[in-house]
Amino acid sequence: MLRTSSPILAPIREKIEAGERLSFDDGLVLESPEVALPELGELANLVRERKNGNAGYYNINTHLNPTNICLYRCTFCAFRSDLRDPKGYWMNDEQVLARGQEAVDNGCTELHIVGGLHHQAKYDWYRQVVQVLHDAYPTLHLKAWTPVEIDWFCRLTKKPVRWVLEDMIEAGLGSLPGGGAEIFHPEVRNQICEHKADSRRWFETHREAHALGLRSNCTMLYGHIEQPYHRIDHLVRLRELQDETKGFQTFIPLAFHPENTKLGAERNITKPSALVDLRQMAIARLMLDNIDHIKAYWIMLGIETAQISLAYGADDIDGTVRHELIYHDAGATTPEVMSVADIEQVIREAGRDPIERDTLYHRVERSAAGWRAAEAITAGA
Ligand code: V47
Ligand code: SF4
Repeated sequence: MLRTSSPILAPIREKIEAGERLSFDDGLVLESPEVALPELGELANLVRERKNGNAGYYNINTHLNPTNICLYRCTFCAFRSDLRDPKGYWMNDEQVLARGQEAVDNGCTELHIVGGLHHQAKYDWYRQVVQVLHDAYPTLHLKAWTPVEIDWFCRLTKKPVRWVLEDMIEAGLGSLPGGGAEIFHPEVRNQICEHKADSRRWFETHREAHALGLRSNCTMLYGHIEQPYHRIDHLVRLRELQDETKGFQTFIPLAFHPENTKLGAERNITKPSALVDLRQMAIARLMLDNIDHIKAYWIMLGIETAQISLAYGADDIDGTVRHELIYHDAGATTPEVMSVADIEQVIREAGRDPIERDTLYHRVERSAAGWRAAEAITAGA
């Protein structure tokens, strides 16, 4: 039985209890400061437990950013580097393969691969990153490239999205990560990343990927210049594509980290508080009724907020992670990596049952011989 809540929330509570979809206007109510955070959390937890019971999912993964040199200048990005900047790097096959070996040596099931759009790199170099890894480590799942990169590959090759995706799948691509979404609404997008793939292109890429049988993730970057209606618009757009394709696996709300960014400096923005993070987590769980999983990315949230998020709608805290740069360049103070024992402990402390999953949400079974993907994890309605 749910506790009593603000009158403004009563009709929404009824809908959630009845398993009905929330409207755009309901989303704006959830954003209202009149709605207390514990009430939101309680509703989000109800949905989270209906879908995912007491599970707290994680995976064993490593990041690979093959270059940080980027010709775009998204104002929220602290990771990018100019061509001649001493911070800039561009990996060769040997360095890429060394990262794959390190991943395998550490029992990883996944490599998360994204990076900059290097002024001089040809399409074949990006393809080769996937191909050499897949050839050398065929059981390692390669979750690679956002629609921003796929769009860039289309320009380099003068081919359509579908061709690029098919070619990357042939090279070894396993799924798409959720990045590049930022905020879809042009009032915001045109101010923070006007040059890169717009929302139409972002959705076209995921739609094509889903049609080809690839699963993907989705994200939203909050806590900068956007307003509540921009965030709800963003979530509703994601929900609409999911109605059409069912290809998204998990949604990851991403809190803006302002350090070393133009956006942070010019607008004097500070990092969102844990309370804002929890509110966004809960709203995402309530609005995205057709996406199975909500991820509390511990690298970005900090370990304590990620733990509390497991009672505010989230059922997954991402992976053990190594070599993360995007958030650490922007001021994240979280560790570089968590051991399996620690990540399981973090989930247990939050009152959830730790379950290792692979990228495509199968339970992972481990033995002396290595790991294997067991049954698929199915979420409730
Ligand atoms: O698209 C960049 C964001 C995203 C900053 O799919 C920033 O499992 C905050 O998409 N402050 C990339 N956010 C990360 C991403 C991701 C992360 C974890 C798991 C998955 C997944 C995907 O990071 C970018 C952008 O939205 N970002 N700079 C910053 N300063
Ligand atoms: Fe480049 Fe990506 Fe950073 Fe934008 S977010 S500047 S596309 S690396």
